Amino acid sequence: MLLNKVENKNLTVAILGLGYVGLPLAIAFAEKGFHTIGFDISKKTVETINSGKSTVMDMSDVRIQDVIAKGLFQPTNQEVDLAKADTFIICVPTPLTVSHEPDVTAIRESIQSIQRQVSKPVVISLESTTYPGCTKEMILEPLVKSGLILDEDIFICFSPERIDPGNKQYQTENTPKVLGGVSADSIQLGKAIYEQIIDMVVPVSSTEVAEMSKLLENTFRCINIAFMNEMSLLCDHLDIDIWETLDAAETKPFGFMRFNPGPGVGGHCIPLDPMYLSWKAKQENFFSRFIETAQDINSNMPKHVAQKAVKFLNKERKAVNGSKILLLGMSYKKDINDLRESPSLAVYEELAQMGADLDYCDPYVDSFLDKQEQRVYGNELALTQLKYYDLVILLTNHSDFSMTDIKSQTKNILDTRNMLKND
Ligand code: SAJ
Repeated sequence: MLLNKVENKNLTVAILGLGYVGLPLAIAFAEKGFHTIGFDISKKTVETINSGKSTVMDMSDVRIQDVIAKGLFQPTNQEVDLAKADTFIICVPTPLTVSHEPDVTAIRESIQSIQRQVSKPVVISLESTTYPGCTKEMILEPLVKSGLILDEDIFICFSPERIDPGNKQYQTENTPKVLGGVSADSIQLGKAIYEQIIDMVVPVSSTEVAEMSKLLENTFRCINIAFMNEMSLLCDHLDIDIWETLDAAETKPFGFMRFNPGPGVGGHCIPLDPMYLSWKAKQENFFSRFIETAQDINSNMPKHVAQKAVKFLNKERKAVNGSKILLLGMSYKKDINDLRESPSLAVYEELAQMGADLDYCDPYVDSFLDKQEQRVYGNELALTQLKYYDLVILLTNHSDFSMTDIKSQTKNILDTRNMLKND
């Protein structure tokens, strides 16, 4: 019956969580003609989207306005609106607690909302990155315990998101999507639903395989980035140019995949996802040295950047204390406005503690809150006054920054992203 609804496009899809994953997904379903409910607990987010304004970089206002005008997309923060849905796709944040353990509160609250509203057979798909076993523990078990019957009342999947913020080539529709289910019927239904909007759906035998594949993807990146960060520190000791070394290694046409050192690792995934895997491993008395070591190396990179600034200024017989230092780029990666876990923020705090007189410039970031909860504003004029700074630190390789112009104004540059050579 649900399969017919999919094929006849009279399935109602509810997306829980309208962030960088949920909003594009909701618009994709609505644009394919499915009545889509976009649920978010943030009233402000819902009001903004309802007013036709996008809240994420990779979604345009126009596309939102279009599906709202057609009555195909209904942003809401009223839980009762979920009652109309046959399919629930959960795209809520899965951060870490202060003690670096998984925080799956948002998943739990989403399931409770669905449980309160469900009154007919439904498909539930979890997209939020989480540890292997979570979908069964947090969705299947509680719903079955409440009396719902698998493969009659409920069909349950895990299908990890693979959004790469700012990626112009790969968007929701053309990024292959892994999908695991708790039963064959769940997999069949989940695959049929996602194939309405995604070019390639890759079914796997269980939710655990799907959960693990996502963590493997991102832990792979985290460890390889950490390795390059460690090699950059070694090359500093050996007085060898890591960037030239990488260019040379990259000429190998097989068996090598380039990652780049940087000021640290930011974002909502790479710094966090591996901790979900190492936490689960520890539950099984398995200690992943790779993950712990990689996290240690990556999280200490901002300190190394600050130490390089000390050495640079000391060569000029200057102390960091009282020196005017300009940070170029606060976002965690190029050409986006996202500050989450950004290493630039950690570099700012390290240098502020040493008494530096700090400015920053980032075309995507108007301001941010520092550790003392003080709002720090960008200095856009700084880009034309570089010679007044004792040191300029290149932290985020935004395309807007002109290296030619920067090099023409000052020699006092600490380049953490090889921007000067890549211009
Ligand atoms: N970074 C390096 N060196 C590298 C690559 C990245 O220092 O060689 C840094 C970046 O500057 C950034 C952090 O690591 O601070 C994360 O970079 P990222 O490119 O992984 O960016 P994310 O976290 O926004 O996107 C990733 C996705 N990226 C790619 O696959 C290219 C992917 O891992 C996930 O689809 C996505 O997170 C997610 O949501 O899981």
